[in-house]
Amino acid sequence: MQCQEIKVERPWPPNQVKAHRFVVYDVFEPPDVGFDQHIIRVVGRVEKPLEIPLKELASKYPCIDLVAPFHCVTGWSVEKVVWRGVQVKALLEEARPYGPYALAWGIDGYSASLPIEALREESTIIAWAMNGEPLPKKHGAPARLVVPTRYAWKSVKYFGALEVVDDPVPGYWEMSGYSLNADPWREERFDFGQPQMRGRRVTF
Ligand SMILES: Nc1nc2c(c(=O)[nH]1)N[C@H]1C(S)=C(S)[C@@H](COP(=O)(O)O)O[C@H]1N2
Ligand SMILES: [Mo]
Repeated sequence: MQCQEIKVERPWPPNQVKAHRFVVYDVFEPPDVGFDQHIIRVVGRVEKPLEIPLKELASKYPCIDLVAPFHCVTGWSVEKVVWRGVQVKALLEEARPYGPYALAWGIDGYSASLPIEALREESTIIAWAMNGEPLPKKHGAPARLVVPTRYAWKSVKYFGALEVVDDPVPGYWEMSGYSLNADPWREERFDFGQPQMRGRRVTF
C-alpha cells in the first residue's frame, strides 16, 4: 500500500543521547487485545463522539508513513523510527473538540495529557505498524499514539481513547510533575519536581 510520507526533520534536541535500542516502559501490565477487536474512541468535550474500529481506521482513512526520531525525557533517543498510521487530525475534524486539552488513554489504564494543538499536528498519528512490521506488543499493539514533537511519554501505547477536556487534567506522569506540553526543543521536561521514570531494557 502507498501511504503519504511525513518526515519530522528538526535539529537534535538539547541533552538527548542517541541510543541503539528502545527502553521499554510499562507502568501497568500490557493488555492483550487483538487488532480486529480494538476500538478507538474520541469522547468528552466534543460535538460528535467517535467510536471507530481500528480495522476501519486502517482501511478507510488515508494512511501516513511517519519517519521521526523518538525522544524519551530520561535522555535517550532513537534516531529513526518509521510508523504507519492515520492522522489524529482527521478524527478531530470529525469530532470537533470544544476543549483545548485532551487525555490520551491506553487500555492498560495509562494516560498522558496533551494540548489539542499537539494532536492536530500533521505528524501526530495513531500507528499500527512500526519499521515495516505489525506493531510489536511491547511497543503498544494493537495501536499506539505517536506524537513525535513531544517527549515520548505522550506516545501512549495500547492507545484506546482521546478524552477532550476543558482544563489541563494531568495524566499518569504529569501528576508527578512531568510537563504538560513536553516540547523536547525547549527542554520542557518537568513543570514541578523531578520524579524518576524507570524502564526495562530489551533487545530491539
Ligand atoms: N501505555 C503506556 N504507554 C507508554 C508508557 C507506559 O508506561 N504505558 N511509557 C511511555 C514512556 S515514558 C516512553 S519513553 C515510551 C517508551 O516506548 P517503548 O516502551 O515502546 O520503548 O512509551 C510511553 N508510552
Ligand atoms: Mo519516557
